[in-house]
Amino acid sequence: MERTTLVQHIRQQEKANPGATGEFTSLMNEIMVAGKIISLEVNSAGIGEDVFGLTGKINVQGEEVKKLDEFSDLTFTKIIGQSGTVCAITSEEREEALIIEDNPGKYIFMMDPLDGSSNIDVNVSIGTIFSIYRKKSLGNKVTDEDLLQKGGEQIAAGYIVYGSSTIFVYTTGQGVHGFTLDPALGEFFLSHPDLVIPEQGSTYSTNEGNWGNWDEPQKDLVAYLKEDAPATGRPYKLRYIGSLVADFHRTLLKGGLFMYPKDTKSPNGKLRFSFEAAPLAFIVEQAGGKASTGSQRILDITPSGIHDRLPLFIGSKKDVELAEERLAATVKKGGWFKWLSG
Ligand code: AHM
Ligand code: MG
Repeated sequence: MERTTLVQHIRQQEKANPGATGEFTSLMNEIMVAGKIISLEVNSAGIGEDVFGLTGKINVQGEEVKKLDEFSDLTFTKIIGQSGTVCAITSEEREEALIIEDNPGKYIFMMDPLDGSSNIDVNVSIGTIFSIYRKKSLGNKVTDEDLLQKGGEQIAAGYIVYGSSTIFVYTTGQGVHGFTLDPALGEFFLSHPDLVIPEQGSTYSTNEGNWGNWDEPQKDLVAYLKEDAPATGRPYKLRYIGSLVADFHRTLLKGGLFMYPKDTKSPNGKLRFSFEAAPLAFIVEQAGGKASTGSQRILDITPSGIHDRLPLFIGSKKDVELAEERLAATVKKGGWFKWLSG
């Protein structure tokens, strides 16, 4: 049986774009290479003395052993930074943008190099999330116009899950496609072509331990999803891994609603616009789903800083719409409406 590799697939997609120079294919190739290196490292975490690579240790080559999240950040930064395809890299692990002065390319690369890294030592799936924009400003300088673009201006986004198998999922705005790493061949093969998220799911996914810190509309929404009402498919099941890539990947395949709302501890929400919400929003919309802050479409947002956080409701179209409707209705009930009618 003939199998399509990730490289072949990316090349075919770029071919469909007249005027393409191959620079994008080259960037995607480098992301794939970095992903393979991290996959190998994640799969061998805990082997030997370097249990989960505590920073400060020296390995047999005499090099300092990095923690896996730091290792992932360095691996991506080095490989992508030297690829000649990007002029700036932003990362969840770095305060400031890294500006590439030496042989810069026309793309901006943004990443959460190892999302869910607090789960490494318990063998839970973790992953890399990335997003690509084109440099917008004229001239050689990288400006805020380039680094703080509207989510809808992404030209590609994807994630790599390091789990029971390593899966690479990406979109360039022509559907969502998933590839599974064949460890024997070291090659990603197309395993999930044209992914479509179910229109409605039967699970919700959130850190319910934050209940006491939620506002009334959020409590009402979750209470509603848990209510026993079989005619409307409720109660929903609860599934929460605590590793966004893994929770998102399940939601994409099976449908449902993932939420990380604002709470009193994180008044703006916990997840970041550039590294988590925007790339996953691009993917979910390409798969037929939705992503919202609860009241606004994520891809319509232009961030004001590279580490901006926001509430996230993402998943099946009907489930996200239900969340938006319920949240708006309770705000009304608890706000001016209650005041008027009470
Ligand atoms: P990280 O990027 O520092 O790993 O944090 C983001 C992670 C997500 O993977 C996950 O969805 C969320 O934080 C879990 O948070 P909590 O432990 O508050 O439920
Ligand atoms: Mg993260």
